[in-house]
Amino acid sequence: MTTTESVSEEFPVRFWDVGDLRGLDFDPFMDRQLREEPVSRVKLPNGEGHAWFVTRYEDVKFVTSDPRFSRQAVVGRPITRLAPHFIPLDEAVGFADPPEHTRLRKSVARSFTTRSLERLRPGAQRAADALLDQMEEQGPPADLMKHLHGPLPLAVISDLMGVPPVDRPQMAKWTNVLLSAAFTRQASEEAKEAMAGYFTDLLAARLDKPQDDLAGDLAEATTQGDLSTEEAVAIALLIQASAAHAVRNNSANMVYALLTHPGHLARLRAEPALLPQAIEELLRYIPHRNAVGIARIATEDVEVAGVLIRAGEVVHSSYLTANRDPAVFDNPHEIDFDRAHNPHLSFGHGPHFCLGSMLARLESEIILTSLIARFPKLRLAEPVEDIRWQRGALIRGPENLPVTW
Ligand code: FLV
Ligand code: FLV
Repeated sequence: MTTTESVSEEFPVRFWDVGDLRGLDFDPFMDRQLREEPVSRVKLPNGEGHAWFVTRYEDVKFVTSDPRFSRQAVVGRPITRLAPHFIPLDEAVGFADPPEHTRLRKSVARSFTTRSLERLRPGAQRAADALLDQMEEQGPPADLMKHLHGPLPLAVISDLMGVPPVDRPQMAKWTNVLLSAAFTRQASEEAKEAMAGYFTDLLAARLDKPQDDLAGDLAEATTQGDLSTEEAVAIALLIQASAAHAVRNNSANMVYALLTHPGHLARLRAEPALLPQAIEELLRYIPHRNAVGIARIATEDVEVAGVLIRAGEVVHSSYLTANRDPAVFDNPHEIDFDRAHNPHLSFGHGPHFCLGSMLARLESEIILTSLIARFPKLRLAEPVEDIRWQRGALIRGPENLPVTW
């Protein structure tokens, strides 16, 4: 495998024709690659050229934590990818390598510790209670996307960031266009620019009048010389968009999984103490996204599972396939609340490990406990085939989640 010819023969470039999947169906291409060709070469619908695709648990951990695979090297390159555009601004933490990555992340890390987040719990619970009061008042059937999964994560991150209620519907619109492959490159980049403009203004307002929120912390970091304004804006944008969007979809997928696995839901009702463990298993099981997100580029020749990846080559890896690796998880395609050992990679691995993992868990806990406590007979209000799933999504989730009780 040292010559170009042998690489081409041994690793033909597979076109990954990412289609819309239904429900929580696992992408058949990902399943096949994990089982039959754990390191392969792929071409995605957008960008140029091809990339390596790494699927197994240990190999994914290696690629996402070894400093010879760089995110910074991706910036400005037309890498093969799912979306027509790049989601983060060039200065974002998602594109940074240590040590700059460490500096960028430090400016917001304090707000996302378990201890800081516990202070948000009472307010988040009150917001969930108020939303469910409205849903009950309106009566069944009701769309949980509209009543709960949409507004709650948006409210929680907006409160933390300091985005006032009047601006939240606009945030949701921009985020939907930014975090999707269904719009044109131009439309998505316009949404990103508009959002960047919004956060530039918000941070400037905090410099005039300091406030105790994430926008205030980021503004303060620019005056201390810890961050440039562009870096602070890029961090704010990534947190606001990703938090609201990821939790909206992932928490809806959790509820969908429970409503379509009534035995599991009944068990959670009977054993509420099981909830944290059940959430970890749902996080492992739910295929959070379509295809793959931001790639890395090898800065030196590196072997991955015996395959030589050359300096300059592009590497995609999948946390979804890692979560289904039978070497780590028995019966990986089954939801099993009794898994004793569940080291899933749903929040990523290495330096880019999700900043918001504890916030996402907190919100999912509030959503599931509230629904279980208030609606003993909660069930889908329409046949499962009639639920609409987002098209051209990066992060997968239902468009509507009609329930009755
Ligand atoms: O923030 C990112 C992200 C969030 C997410 O919920 C799913 C993802 O696949 C990603 C991602 O690929 C890159 C991110 O920066
Ligand atoms: O899904 C993606 C994504 C999600 C996100 O919340 C933040 C991101 O930076 C990304 C991304 O860069 C690529 C994705 O496919």
